[in-house]
Amino acid sequence: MMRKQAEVLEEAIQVVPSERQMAWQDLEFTSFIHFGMNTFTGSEWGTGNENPELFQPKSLDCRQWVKVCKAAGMRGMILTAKHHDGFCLWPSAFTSHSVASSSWRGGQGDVVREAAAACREFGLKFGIYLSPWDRYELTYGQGEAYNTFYKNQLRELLTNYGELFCVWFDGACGEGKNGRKQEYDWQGYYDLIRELQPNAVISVCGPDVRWCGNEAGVCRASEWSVVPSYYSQLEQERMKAAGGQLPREINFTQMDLGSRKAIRGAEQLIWYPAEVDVSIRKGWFYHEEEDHTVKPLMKLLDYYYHSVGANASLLLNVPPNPEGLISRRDIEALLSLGAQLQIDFRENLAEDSTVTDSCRLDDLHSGQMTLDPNPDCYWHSGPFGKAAELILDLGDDYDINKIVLKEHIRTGQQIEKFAIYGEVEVKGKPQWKLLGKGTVLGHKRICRFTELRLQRIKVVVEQTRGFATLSAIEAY
Ligand code: FUL
Repeated sequence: MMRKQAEVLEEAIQVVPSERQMAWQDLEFTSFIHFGMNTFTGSEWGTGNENPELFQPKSLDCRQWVKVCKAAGMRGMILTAKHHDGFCLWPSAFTSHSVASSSWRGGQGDVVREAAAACREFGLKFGIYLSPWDRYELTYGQGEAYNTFYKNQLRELLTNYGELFCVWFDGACGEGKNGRKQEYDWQGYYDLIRELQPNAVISVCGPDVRWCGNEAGVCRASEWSVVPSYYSQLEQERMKAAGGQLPREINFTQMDLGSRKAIRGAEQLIWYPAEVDVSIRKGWFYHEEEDHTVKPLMKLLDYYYHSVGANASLLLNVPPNPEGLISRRDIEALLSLGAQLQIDFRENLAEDSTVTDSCRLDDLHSGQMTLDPNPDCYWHSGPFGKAAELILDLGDDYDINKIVLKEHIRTGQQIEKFAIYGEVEVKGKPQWKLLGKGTVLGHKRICRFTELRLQRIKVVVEQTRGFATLSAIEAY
């Protein structure tokens, strides 16, 4: 039975992120490291028949990877511990298809260990990608046998490499119609992760982080974090098991996942925020002939603003070369990105403002609270009337071209429509000029506009689900 709109909305107001999702949201920008057998064979999807001897990263230096990623502004790193070809970057006890079977470092090498240690040394979070699809493993397609094998590998990674912030489950499988068919024990995988790494988010084919639906480096203009539960892997499997086909409208790539219209018929809603994964070059793995495809600074900035600036996270893939190093062009691009982001967000010009509000829940939640650096100090509108307004007086006038707004997502995602104005003089008279408007704010919305000299800024919340909150207003 379809639930009533009011009932669904009432639920939407109450959906909040878990602590592990909160921690993940704060990372905002992380790196994906595609490295493995494909790096040496020039392919994107290996067959599983590759000779382990081919794996020879002579100058492997995970510290270099991490230093470059950190300089680019990234706060975490996810390594492909095993890609679809089944070759393991750590000496797994459950397969011979791993670094231990290569003469590299006399069979004593362990890339996962070095990457994890480098992340720890430089203060980045570390996560792993373990491809469910395995083209080498003989038990793949044999149900329970493969699930046991996969959980054994998972357990090694979850116990031997310190704290993980993320386990990234890729849904890709190229077996085709007549290929091997493996039923994954998703629930069993999740249980193991929750038991051994309770703080880690489970991404993509997992319950915590949603794939944004493309690999183009941009999320939706309205990227909701509260969506129907049928977008999660388990729920989809349950639905398939119960009645065969999924409804046609359930599609990760469709444009509206979370508006009032999109959630109208939903049985249940979940907090399921989006991640944008995109590569710095053409392929996910390094290929020398693609060196010229390293994206220029402007493109990388676009990725950043269209993900981190639009209520999604950015997972930027940076594939090391066969030497085991990030290449010169990628380094240059990443360093210029890091430098530009530092310039873009050098000083919050709204920091010392005086904020007046048109409404508030109580004095602990006044508009002034949006300037408190504590993320749990925030403005709360109280029962929402027609619209709510906050006016910031910066105390002086400054050249400004960006405004950052953050909802207090610990109390959910509520705002459905907002607008930002700056006070300018027209023919000697002050006037509010529209600087930006939109729908979703969520964890973070960065509005960019042509630079203006401003002293007063007005934020208007025009529509919400129940009430409105803002935990930060920043100007740059
Ligand atoms: C896809 C995979 O098939 C690609 O090789 C890559 O790992 C990408 C991130 O996900 O599904």
